[in-house]
Amino acid sequence: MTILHNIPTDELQRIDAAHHVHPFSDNAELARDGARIITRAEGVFLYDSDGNKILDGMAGLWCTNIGYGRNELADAAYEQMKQLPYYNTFFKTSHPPIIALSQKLAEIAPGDLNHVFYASGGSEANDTNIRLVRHYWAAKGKPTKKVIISRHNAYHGSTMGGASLGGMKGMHAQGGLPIPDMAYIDQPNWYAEGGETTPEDFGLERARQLEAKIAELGEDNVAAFIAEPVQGAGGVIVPPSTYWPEIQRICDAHDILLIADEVICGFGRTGNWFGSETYGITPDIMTIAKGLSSGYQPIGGSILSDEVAQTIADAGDFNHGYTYGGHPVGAAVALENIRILQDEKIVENVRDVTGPYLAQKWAQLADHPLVGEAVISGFMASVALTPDKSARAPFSTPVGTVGTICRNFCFDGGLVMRHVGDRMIIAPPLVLTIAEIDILMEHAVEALDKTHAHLKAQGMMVAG
Ligand code: PXG
Repeated sequence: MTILHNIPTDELQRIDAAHHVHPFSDNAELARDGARIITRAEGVFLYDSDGNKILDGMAGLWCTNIGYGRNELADAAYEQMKQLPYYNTFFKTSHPPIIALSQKLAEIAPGDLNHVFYASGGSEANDTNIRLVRHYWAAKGKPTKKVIISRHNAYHGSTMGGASLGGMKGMHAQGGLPIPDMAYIDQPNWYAEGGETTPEDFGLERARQLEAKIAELGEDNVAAFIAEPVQGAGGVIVPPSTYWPEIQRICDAHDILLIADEVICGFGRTGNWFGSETYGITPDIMTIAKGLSSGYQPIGGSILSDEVAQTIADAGDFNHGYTYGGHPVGAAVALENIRILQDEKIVENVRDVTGPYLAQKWAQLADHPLVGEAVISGFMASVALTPDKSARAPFSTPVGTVGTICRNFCFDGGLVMRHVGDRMIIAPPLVLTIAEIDILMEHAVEALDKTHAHLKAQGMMVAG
């Protein structure tokens, strides 16, 4: 097998465009422009095929929590591949790495979330959740409880189930989605949708949409509510403080399960092991992936409460499973990743030291003439770009135009900062040091300044 090292960038781009179909991309545009080729990474820095060094402000795709270049994980994978590269956990078999990982996850997951069903990533795990909660209610003699309530602008994956749980319009528009028995309420995005309401009142209002939706559908028809503690791909939307307590009250008052999708928030992202801890949520099921292995291996899963797991166990066969669910190499790597997170107190450091430092620096962005709000939760943060701060106004240009301009200035300046529409977002590796936070902030401010100057020069500081 030949891997294409030391080939000129334009040749790599040509071959890539000829044979590789990229996810969430305009592939025709990409073929014209050429992909940026990332060749290696170390710590929090990426290196591309032209030798550029780029600070990875997105931890890959919200996943390299311990940063790049940790050989301990490579060693764990190598040893496990030699010992037992693959075996399944179907048909009354198991293996030591998955047994050890399950015990470890039961230890670190909050409350009575003690039982893990594995998948290869977050989408598959959420597909499991759909089947599992419906099977759960059928087992309890309530087969009509099938509807899962989610939120507009949520992201829960790209499979048919995951994308249906998600509330992304652009995704529902392709491929005949959503699947049946899905319902949606509005997101707690105060900045864009709160109008004159205070954030606190708005948080309550949006949470109470859940109660209204349950009443509309009938409690006997609702299986579960699913949400990310903080919406990630939706633009790092940090909910008002009133939101989650009210959601929890409503889930407790009605006979429905609560699924916390911790694919991004889990494993330290919000400054605690799980976003559920940061926001005082007591879920029945947690979806995990990404930071579980810091992205070094594809692995995800659903962590179930004692009660949910017992109900499923008592119901006989659960006719569901993935070839690579509970993969021994993924499990070995995840275990080593969790060991590093624990031994090096990486989560505590984000909570007590680097998180507060980043929060203080990030808050200062709110004073920038282009920024309407700056919000942060642990090590995930966003700013909303606006031509008119006091009105929280959107731009007159199509949504995402300004975000793309700012993103390009970031990349060219040596920082990966993503845009979601006209919000700029970061979710850096949790090992980012104080000195590296300063570098990140310097690049971010520079990109905002350049974007602002560009928009003024082009006459684009116009509200829509
Ligand atoms: N749930 C959440 C909350 C996610 O963020 C998934 C589920 C799906 O996980 P997998 O492992 O199947 O990808 C995710 C994934 C983006 C972006 O543009 C975010 C994700 C995936 C792709 C793009 O920010 N998150």
